Amino acid sequence: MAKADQQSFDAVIVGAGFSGLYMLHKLRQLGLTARVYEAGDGVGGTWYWNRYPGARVDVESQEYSYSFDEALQDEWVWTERYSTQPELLRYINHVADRFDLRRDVQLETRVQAAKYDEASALWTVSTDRGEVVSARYCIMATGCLSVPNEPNFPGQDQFKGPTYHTGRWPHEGVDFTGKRVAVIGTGSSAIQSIPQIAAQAEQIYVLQRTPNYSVPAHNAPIDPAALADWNANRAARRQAQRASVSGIYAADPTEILAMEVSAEERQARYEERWAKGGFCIGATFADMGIDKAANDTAAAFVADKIRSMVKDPKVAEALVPKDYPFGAKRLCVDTGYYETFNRGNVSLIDLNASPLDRITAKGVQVDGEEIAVDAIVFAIGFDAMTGALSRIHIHGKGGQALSEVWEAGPRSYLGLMVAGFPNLFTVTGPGSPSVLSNMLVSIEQHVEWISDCIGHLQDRQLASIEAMPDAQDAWVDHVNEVANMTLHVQASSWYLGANIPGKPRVFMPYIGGVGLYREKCDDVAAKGYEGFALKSAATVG
Ligand code: FAD
Ligand code: N01
Repeated sequence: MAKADQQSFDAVIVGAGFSGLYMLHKLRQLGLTARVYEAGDGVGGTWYWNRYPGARVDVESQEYSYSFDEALQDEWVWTERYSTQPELLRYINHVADRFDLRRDVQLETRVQAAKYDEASALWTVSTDRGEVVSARYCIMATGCLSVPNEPNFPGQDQFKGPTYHTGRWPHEGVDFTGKRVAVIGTGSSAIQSIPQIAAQAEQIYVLQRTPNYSVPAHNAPIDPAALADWNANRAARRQAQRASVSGIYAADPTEILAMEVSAEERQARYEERWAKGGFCIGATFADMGIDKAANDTAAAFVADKIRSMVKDPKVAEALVPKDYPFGAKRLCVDTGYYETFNRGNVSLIDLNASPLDRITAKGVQVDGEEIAVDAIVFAIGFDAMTGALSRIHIHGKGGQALSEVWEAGPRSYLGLMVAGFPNLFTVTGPGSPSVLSNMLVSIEQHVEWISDCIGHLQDRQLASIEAMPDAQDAWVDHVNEVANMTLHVQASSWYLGANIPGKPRVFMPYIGGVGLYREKCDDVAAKGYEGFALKSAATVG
């Protein structure tokens, strides 16, 4: 029960990235009071924390931006095809100022616990500053990739030099001039940063556990003609994003099947998309994600590209992914990644052939041999999708802990709510398209669905909404069924929690596509929030 002197809001929002800020804006439009808590000392989430060299978006800039406000879209002009982290951070700060959001955002404050009181249908939220506030609604905009995977290598504490995690890069930057650097990991963050670090450092050692598929970005200053074309057709393109599978207009999916065309035509189609750059190659054929034979043609195409770009055949072979389908781990989009291995100051260490024994005072010991380095970069990713939620003590009805309810993996209804946790919403939570999509499209859809839902409750003076266990079970079954139809489940990826030792292996995002998913969410709302229990103040408790 909320104490009489306790500060209260209609809603508490946790996180001030793209999700949390838009959520605040939408709740204000409903006339509600809200407080946003953000652990960082600035807004921007991902783009506040990830400041490693080369950090940039890999969905084209105008697509990876808010669509909810026409004037905002008119006034903000991106400078590059794929914006850099500093430009994205400027954009989100502009949004915060433009919509006067900062006055309800409390920075440098970590939410530690959220507890639901059944009698009052209120959440009590407590922070690391000792504040305790109550709210009708608690919205977790905590991010899917906001909790770094903590390095846990034997001997790491003995290392005398500096270490960096790509997900927590120092704000003042790092100068690697004249330094020997080890980079552990070869995911998107590593693939973006390695070419930049290699250009600066004296020597760089890339420690690779699993090679990734990467395709060229062909980044460039924004093409004025392309921008004019986007703006002239913006409304239709935004609509197409929302109705698509990936939320990316430029993905340009086709209905053509890879095995239905000749080998020459297949090659020509892959070449065309390779030349365009970015994610569109992943949508060259409609069956690439479900038919192994079709997928093998894409894998072989990219493998040949790698072999053509990397001069040393042994290094090239080590960089070619061999044991999982193309696109089953998140595709990387790079600027000069493979060519970097032709530099004299870059060494690839294949940890499968030469395991990383330990970190020593002077460097890394690989297969019994010590390699001296001055600095280590951990590009080892995140405790994805559930990491931020599992670090908050969330207790729902009957005092049950979310961490216990999700012990065997996350379960939710539509990735929006969890049975037993009334009035608690997750933005881009597990069970929604989320990280499999252009996140801006998914964020806007979730925030708008949640604010419509809250508006519905407010209009009818209802006290709570809660996912029904049966609806949740059916949704989880559907999420699993669709995932199991794809090749995605054949890779040990972070989508499955495979990167975190001990994490349950559950394919977390919904792979049915953002358009279909939106229809399902809209349909649920149109049917009076089918699968949810809505209660009036008289019946809660
Ligand atoms: P975040 O931006 O992660 O924000 C969540 C915020 O919540 C963080 O600031 C965090 O500090 C805060 N928080 C978490 N827990 C607490 C707590 N307990 N108390 C207080 N605050 C808390 N997506 C794409 O679609 N395209 C891309 O090209 C792309 N590039 C990416 C590049 C990188 C390096 C990374 C890491 C991710 C990328 N993503 C990309 C995914 C990206 O996370 C989303 O696009 C988007 O920025 C997520 O916004 P968000 O607000 O949901 O979460
Ligand atoms: O993290 P990752 P990331 N010993 O998990 C390796 C988004 N993003 O930060 O594959 C040795 O992908 C691990 O190896 P393995 C995007 O959604 C986008 O790079 O687990 N190695 C892997 O190589 C992306 O997918 C952009 O075998 C270890 C690497 O570390 C997501 O964020 C840029 C290890 C981690 O790769 C995460 O990307 C950046 C260990 N103990 C991020 N533990 C854009 O381009 C892990 N690894 C827009």
